[in-house]
Amino acid sequence: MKSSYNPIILALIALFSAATPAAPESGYRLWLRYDRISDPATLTLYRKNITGFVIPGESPLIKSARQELSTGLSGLLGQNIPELRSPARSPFLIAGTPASSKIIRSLIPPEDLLKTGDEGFIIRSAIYRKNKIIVITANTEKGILYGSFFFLRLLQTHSDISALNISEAPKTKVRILNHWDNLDRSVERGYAGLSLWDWAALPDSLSPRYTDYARANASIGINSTVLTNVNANAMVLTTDYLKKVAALADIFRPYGIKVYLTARFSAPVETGKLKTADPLDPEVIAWWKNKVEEIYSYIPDFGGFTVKANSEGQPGPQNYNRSHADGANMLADALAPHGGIVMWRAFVYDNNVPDDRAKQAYNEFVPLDGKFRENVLIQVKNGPIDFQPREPFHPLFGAMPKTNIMPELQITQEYLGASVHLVYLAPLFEECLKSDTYARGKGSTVASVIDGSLFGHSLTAMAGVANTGSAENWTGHPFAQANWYSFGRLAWNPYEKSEKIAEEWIRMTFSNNQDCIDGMKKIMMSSWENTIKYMTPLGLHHIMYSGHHYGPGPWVNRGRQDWTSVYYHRADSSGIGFNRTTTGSDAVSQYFSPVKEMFNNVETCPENLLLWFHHLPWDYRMKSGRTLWEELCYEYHEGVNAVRQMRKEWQKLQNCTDRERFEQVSGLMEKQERDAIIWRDGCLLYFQSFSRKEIPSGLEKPAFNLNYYINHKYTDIPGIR
Ligand code: GCW
Repeated sequence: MKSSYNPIILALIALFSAATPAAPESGYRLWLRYDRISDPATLTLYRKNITGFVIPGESPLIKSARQELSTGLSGLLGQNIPELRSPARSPFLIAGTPASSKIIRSLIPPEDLLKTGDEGFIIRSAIYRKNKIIVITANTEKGILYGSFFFLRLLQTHSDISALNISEAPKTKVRILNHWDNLDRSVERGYAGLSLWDWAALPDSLSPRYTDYARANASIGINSTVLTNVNANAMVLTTDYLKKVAALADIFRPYGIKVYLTARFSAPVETGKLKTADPLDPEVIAWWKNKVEEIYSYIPDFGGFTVKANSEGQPGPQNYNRSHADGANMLADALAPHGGIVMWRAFVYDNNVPDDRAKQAYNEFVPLDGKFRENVLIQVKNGPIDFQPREPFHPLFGAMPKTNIMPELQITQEYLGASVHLVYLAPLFEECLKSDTYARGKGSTVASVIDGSLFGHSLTAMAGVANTGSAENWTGHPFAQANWYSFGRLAWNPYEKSEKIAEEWIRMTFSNNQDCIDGMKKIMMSSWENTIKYMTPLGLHHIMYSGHHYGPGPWVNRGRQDWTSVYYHRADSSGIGFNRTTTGSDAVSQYFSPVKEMFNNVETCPENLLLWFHHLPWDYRMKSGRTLWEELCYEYHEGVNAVRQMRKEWQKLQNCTDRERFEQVSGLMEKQERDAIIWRDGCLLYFQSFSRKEIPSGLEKPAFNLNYYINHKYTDIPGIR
């Protein structure tokens, strides 16, 4: 069709659109936007370097890589970058295994690929027949897929591609999302709409979202997903549901993603009609063996099970006086012939509250070290309580040398402001991964436990509780996408820096303009510490409202003791904090020396974990010279002020994004400020009823009395009723 537009008008439109914010964007495309590169010099350079691409093969994984290279290259370079049947005379890109391409065999010495294993890759500049080319190669087709995404990221982030020599391999084997998704499509602790899995429509109708979900994960190296909630429903193991699961697995497979399910321990009784689920009972053993065989008949590359047992009311082996090892091993034996694994969660604590909750997982699991099968991993939350804004690292890291240990990080912001507060979580993840356990002396970091290097384990993994849902932009808050992204990047390499990840993500998701990057990075990098300040400063924890964990509830004192706030903060007229030192619950002794002594001594305990480990008088002198009470007041105020500052900074970034996302973030920040004030004033008024001290002069005074905060109801927070 002939265009009826005047070329001058078109040129004017182009000119104006360059100076105004970009077209509205829902955020659906995540970090895989592939819009034409905005910087003219970079664009020209890239166009010169890539005139076409070669990717031999027709397997599903190669087809995915081809599709991505095709849309990615043409989109980013703003012109058709054709797939070439034979090598061109001008610079081109070639992606393939040595087995699939003679050119690659001639250019890459086989020993160079040794270190890349079965998921890594090499990206290298080379000369072929006097022609500059770029080679993406790997031992496997999965490596080719990952290499293709990595290369596209280089372009998306405007990296120098003139002399490439990259060799990458993931440091963990199983990089897995845990979806706490129920079969009715509700999502436990989900704040971004309904579950992605439309069980009622499966297996016949397949949303295109499933493919985009797989693409997004593959682009950051996530290779596994647990579809269902750890608070499990046995129904997902029935034949009809397995067919639905198989339909999803078929879509994910071409992106290198394996499907896992949660196994409800009592399934043999609930759906199998057995009288018991005792893991040592021969009929139970046979039931699981058959069930697993059936699963593999539908999903030949099924990954295995994640299990929450004997925790928060879930059934488990202890119901039959068996140990966690008995339970895990029974499932592991059923899966082993098929290559499946069990991820058995260490998030257990007794409802009779016999001991400091922070100590219970360690006490339960350390005696079982060495008793688990080789295809079992123990899945340990980053801290000993439960995804609090800040926790010390979990003492189980390093304490079970003969057992495969994997961390569970929470991407969904259960205790960090749901999908309303802007909190970039990578610094939290990084703090945990960098922590030195001293299990084998200095340098025994959590990361070195997880990547298997400290104790020589080869089955390694990292799990993240997903924050995805049916929201158009997947995660509710546009910046919450960064938490999904950074989880994937850290699972691939637990030694990666959160700041570098933030920069990558900003460049791909918003802008490559340096001022935009700097402005957004500043907001992201300070967001977690700021949130801790207005929620749980100085090591306070678990003082959220019960039921939902969005707002403050330090006054919660009813119900199961270790689900109340007063159990954790222990505020009274003499002071505040949980004494976990050797004179208290002695949780410190679960850490290796000198970590134990560091936490135990009030002088050396980091102030950001002070009240986690110590009960201290209100007039305890802090390093700043202020009393503990004053410091608490200042921290809460600084947190709120930081949100105000962040709002100002965001306003300066208007031209860094499209109007839609700009307005959405602005609106969310307004709510975040409102709710940060509720946190600050609710907590300070409550603690003041014990300290009986004034809020220092110069600090804002609460607008209402304590009752107002106690009775406050949120009506506008996703997923919170
Ligand atoms: O953090 C708590 C949550 C529960 C969750 C549990 C767990 C899935 O409040 O909603 O249940 O942890 O991790 O098992």
